Amino acid sequence: MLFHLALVSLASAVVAQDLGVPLSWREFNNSRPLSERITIAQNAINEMTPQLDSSTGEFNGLGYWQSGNVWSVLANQDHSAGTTTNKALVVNNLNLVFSRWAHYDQFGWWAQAALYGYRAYGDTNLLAHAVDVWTHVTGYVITAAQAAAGKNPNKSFTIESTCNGITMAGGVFWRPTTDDTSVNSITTGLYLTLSAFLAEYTGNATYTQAAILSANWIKNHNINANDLVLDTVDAQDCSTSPATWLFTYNSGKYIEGLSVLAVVAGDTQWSTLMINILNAAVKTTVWQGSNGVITEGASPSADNDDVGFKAILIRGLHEAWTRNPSNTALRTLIHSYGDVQYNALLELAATGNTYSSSWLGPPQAFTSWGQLAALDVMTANIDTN
Ligand SMILES: *[C@@H]1O[C@H](CO)[C@@H](O)[C@H](O)[C@H]1NC(C)=O
Ligand SMILES: *[C@@H]1O[C@H](CO)[C@@H](O)[C@H](O)[C@H]1NC(C)=O
Ligand SMILES: CC(=O)N[C@H]1CO[C@H](CO)[C@@H](O)[C@@H]1O
Repeated sequence: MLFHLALVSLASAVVAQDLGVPLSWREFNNSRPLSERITIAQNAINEMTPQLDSSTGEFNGLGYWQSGNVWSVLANQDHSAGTTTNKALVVNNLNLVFSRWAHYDQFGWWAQAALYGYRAYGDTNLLAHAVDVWTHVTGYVITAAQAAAGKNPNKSFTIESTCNGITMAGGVFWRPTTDDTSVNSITTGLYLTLSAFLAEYTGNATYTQAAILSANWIKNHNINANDLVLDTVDAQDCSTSPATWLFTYNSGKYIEGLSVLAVVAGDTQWSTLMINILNAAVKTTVWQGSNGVITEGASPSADNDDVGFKAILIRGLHEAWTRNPSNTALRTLIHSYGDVQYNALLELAATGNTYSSSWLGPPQAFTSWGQLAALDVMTANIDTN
C-alpha cells in the first residue's frame, strides 16, 4: 500500500504542471473595478461599430474572418457583462450574413459567432445557423471510414489513411477546393469547438463524438514537443508545414475547444491536455518576450491575417477560465496573463478608446485591425481580472 502511494505521488510529480506566474511579466495585476472594465470594453466596441458596412454585415478594413470575430466579441461582451447593449446589432447582422451566403462559411468563424450569440441571447435562429454550417463543414471532415478507404467524397485525390502510423480521422480540410490537400489545426480546432458547444446546447451525442474525433486528430498529429499546436498536415502525402509556423490562434482555439469538450464529455484527459497547452502558450518565447506582452501580429500600417490571431488565444484562455472554476493556480495564471495584455494596451498602445495592434506601443490613430485585436482582451478581462 505504501509502495503504491509512493508510485502514485512520483507519477503525479512527473506530470504535474508548474502553473506559476513568471515574475518577469510586466504588471500582472489590475485594480480597476468591474463596472469600469465593462465600460472600457464597451467603449472599445463602440469605436469599432462605425466601421460596419450595413449592406454586407462586415467591417471596413478587416478580412471576412476577422469581421466574424467582431460579432463574436460583441456577443461575448453582453454575455460577460449581463447586458443586451449589442444584441440587435449582433442578431440582425448575423441573420443578414447568413441570408447572403448559404452556410457561411466553410471554416467556421461565423458559425462560432452565431453560437456565442445563441449563448448570450438564446436566439434559436443563431443556433440554426451554426448547425447549418456544422453540417456543411462535416463534409470536409475525414471520417474513420474515409481514412481507411483513402477517399473523401469532396476531394479528388487519394488521402493517406495514416500519417506516422496514426489514423487521419478527425482532420478537417482547410479549403473546400477539390484538389486542396491541406488539413490544418485552425479549421479542425474550429470544428472541434463548434461540435463541443453544439453538444452542450443540444445534448446530442453526435456532436460529442465529432468533437472527440477532431480533438484526437490535433492531439495525434499537430502538437510539437513543447506543447504548442502546429499548423498544417498534407493529407495526400503527410508532409507538414514548417516547425516554425507557430501561431497563437492554433493553440488558442484548441484550448477553447478542449475546455468545452472536457465538460461535455466528462473526461479529464481533455482538461489535462488543455492545461499543458495553455501553460506552454502563455510562456513560450515564440510570440512574447519575457515581459509576457504578445508581439505577434503587430502591424501598425496594414491589416494582415496575423493581426487577428492573438484575439483567438485570449478568447480561448477566457473559456478555460470559465470552465475551470476550482483550479486556482490555472485561474491565477490566466488572470495574470490577461492583465499583462490589458495593462500594456491601456498604458502603451491606447489613443483614447482605440488601440494599436502593437501592444507594446507606440499608440497610433484608429485602425480597424488594431481595434479588432484589442477587443477580446478588453472583454475577457471583465471576467478574468
Ligand atoms: C497592482 O497592485 C498594486 C498593489 O496593490 C497596485 O499598487 C497597482 O496599482 C496595481 N496595478 C494596476 C495596474 O492596477
Ligand atoms: C443529432 O445531430 C445530428 C447532426 O446534426 C442529426 O443528424 C441528428 O438528427 C440529431 N439527433 C437528434 C436526436 O436530434
Ligand atoms: C460542398 C459539398 O459538395 N459537400 C458534399 C461533400 O460530400 C458529402 C457526401 O457525399 C455531400 O453530401 C456534400 O454535399
